Amino acid sequence: MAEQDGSAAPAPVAARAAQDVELYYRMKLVRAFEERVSRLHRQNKILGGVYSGAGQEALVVGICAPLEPGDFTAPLHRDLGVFLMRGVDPGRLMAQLMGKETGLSRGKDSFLHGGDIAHGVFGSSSMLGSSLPVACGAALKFKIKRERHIAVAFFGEGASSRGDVHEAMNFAGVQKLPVLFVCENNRYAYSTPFEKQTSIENIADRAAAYGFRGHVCPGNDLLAVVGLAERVIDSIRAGGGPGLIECKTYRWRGHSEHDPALYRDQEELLEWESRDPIPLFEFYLDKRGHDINRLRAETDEKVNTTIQAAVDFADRSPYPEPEEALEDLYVGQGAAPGAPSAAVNGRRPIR
Ligand SMILES: Cc1ncc(C[n+]2csc(CCOP(=O)(O)OP(=O)(O)O)c2C)c(N)n1
Repeated sequence: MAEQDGSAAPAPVAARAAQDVELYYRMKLVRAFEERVSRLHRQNKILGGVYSGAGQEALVVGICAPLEPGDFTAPLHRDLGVFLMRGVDPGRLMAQLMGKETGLSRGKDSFLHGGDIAHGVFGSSSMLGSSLPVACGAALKFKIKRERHIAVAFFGEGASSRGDVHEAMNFAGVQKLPVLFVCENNRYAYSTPFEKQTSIENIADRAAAYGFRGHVCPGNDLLAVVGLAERVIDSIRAGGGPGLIECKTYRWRGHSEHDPALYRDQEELLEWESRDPIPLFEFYLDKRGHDINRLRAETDEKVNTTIQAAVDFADRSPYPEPEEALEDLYVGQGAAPGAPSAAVNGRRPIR
């Protein structure tokens, strides 16, 4: 059975105070970025779909916090926060969402598929569950080259029913790969509730079938997530083989911006909104002696400044020229074979 892990004890506050403030900033940045993107989408400024992760910030921040440069992350479609946590420039991320030339894939794709390998973020994919085999590939490389890095694959509880997910976990278990699988169990796969998707209570229980440990975690409790993530990641990095963390959380908004999520019970939504990870963490900060009103004001100001700068950068950036459409399709080529010569124009890729 998966280990129930809701009681991760924080380290002494003196040692963690600065980190706590940083985690709080990150969680608020991710929330505000998500909200701004939703607003921009309503203003027709965002290219393609928007899959809000609002309400799920604690798990993204908590899992990514212990990661090191050089570690690899394969996010899912709801994981803008992974990009922000790995150090991707918010301006370039916003430009990616707007389809601008300065975006991660220079105006190709929307959020989906745009990654930033320099920051260890592989682009997400429309194919549910495909993040897991990709992360296994990265983990296998780390193992073969004896690098001390780990790979992390994020996936939804809906994706967990796909064959790719099981094959990847089996492969990781057999090869003892340095990979962490993170299930964002937000209770709905589009309109399908968890109970109609799966016959077991915890996706984490499945880890046992592949020879490694699964952990269940209250995904809206940043302290619990970060405490567990540190422990599991340390073990993976030390050669202990793969791990699976299932974060129980809730998707506040619809599957994407066009989905009013009428299939959900309002009481259920209200209950989960009352478990908002940000006030929960503020409660902890307050108890730890932080002047929470001052910290909130300072953090909000910093977050607003960062986001406004990102939006201004993306707004000012041009759209790519049509001639650039076939550039950057193949590694090291600049342009696709047979592409019009105008596409081979010596422009240097941004990434
Ligand atoms: C292989 C595959 N099947 C179906 C879909 C259509 N689809 C896109 S998102 C989604 C629900 C995903 O739910 P989950 O994996 O729980 O992630 P969440 O969106 O809840 O974060 C579905 C069915 C798809 N993109 N890929």
